[in-house]
Amino acid sequence: MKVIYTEKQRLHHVRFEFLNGEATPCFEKPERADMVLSALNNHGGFTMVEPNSYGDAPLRWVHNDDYVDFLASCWDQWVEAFGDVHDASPYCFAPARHLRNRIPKDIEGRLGYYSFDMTAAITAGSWKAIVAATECALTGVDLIKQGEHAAFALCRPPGHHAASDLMGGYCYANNAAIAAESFIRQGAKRVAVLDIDYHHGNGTQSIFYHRNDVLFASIHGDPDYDYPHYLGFADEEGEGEGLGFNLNLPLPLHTTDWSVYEPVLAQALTRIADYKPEALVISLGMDTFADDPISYFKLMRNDYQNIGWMIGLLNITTLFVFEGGYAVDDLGHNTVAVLDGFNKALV
Ligand code: Q9C
Ligand code: ZN
Repeated sequence: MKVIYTEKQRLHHVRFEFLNGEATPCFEKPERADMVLSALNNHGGFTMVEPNSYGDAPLRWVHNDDYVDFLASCWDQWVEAFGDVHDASPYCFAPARHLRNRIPKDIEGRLGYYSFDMTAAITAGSWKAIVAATECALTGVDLIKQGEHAAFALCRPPGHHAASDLMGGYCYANNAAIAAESFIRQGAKRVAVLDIDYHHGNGTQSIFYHRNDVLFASIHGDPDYDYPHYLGFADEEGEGEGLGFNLNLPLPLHTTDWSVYEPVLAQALTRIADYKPEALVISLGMDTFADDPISYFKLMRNDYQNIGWMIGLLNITTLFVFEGGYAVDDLGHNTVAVLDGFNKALV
């Protein structure tokens, strides 16, 4: 299987995030990708590929122009105002957008307007890394269009929390949504996105909520008790033409082990098989692992082999897009277990 990755993604490295009332080193860090790369190399059978250049036009397929322009210009405007000592981070937000949708001019106002939380700061190299991550996903799509059955886009920063004009949850550009849209723009009638990150893919859901050409299915910790708190409930089924094409499968935080997870994954895969998509995008978050420092599910190494196996049995061309996962010591092995299980289902 081909793995698309570029060192340019290292340029994004947020120093601190706000967790439980204090500033703590950011869990989403470049070492995460290093661990996955070394596990892939040790395992063998994976070929590393550099991404093609696509520029920022594909971001504008699923994100607003003004939001993309903001991402590109944020760091320079921040430095002008406050220097380059600290990461650019919002402190106030725009919940009154529905009353007065006005975008202020100063950087603090703009940061808050385009954020839904305080866990997506911007650093000097963020914009380059954000574009590079989308290019990894887009290259994966094009490899599949050229005949690969599957590919793995090792994206950083992750993307599934990013909505059309909002960043948050370590996410800026929605890599998986851009990949799904690329399949559509290259002729696919139906694409499915299966999000198995521990956190609900609120950004991806919102981008495709009114559409029936992209089915979104997500298995995640119950948002009544965990991040992203305000979206991801079972009664969110899509709207308008999209009604029936959004499937949320929230699970209890502390009691979800393989025996709970497996039948729900089977349910999601059955819905996807019934939909008959021409391509499948997996938002591959590895924070469902028992030892993940910010999550509560209890999946183990072997379970990841089974997840890959069950996805592989669908026999649909599949792009894996890397999302979360913060148990750095096990992250590489668990990720490889998914891809290895997928490959074994094909033979
Ligand atoms: N007490 C991804 O996995 N912090 N983002 C949650 C809950 C934000 C996760 C803290 C978690 C963002 C891509
Ligand atoms: Zn996550």
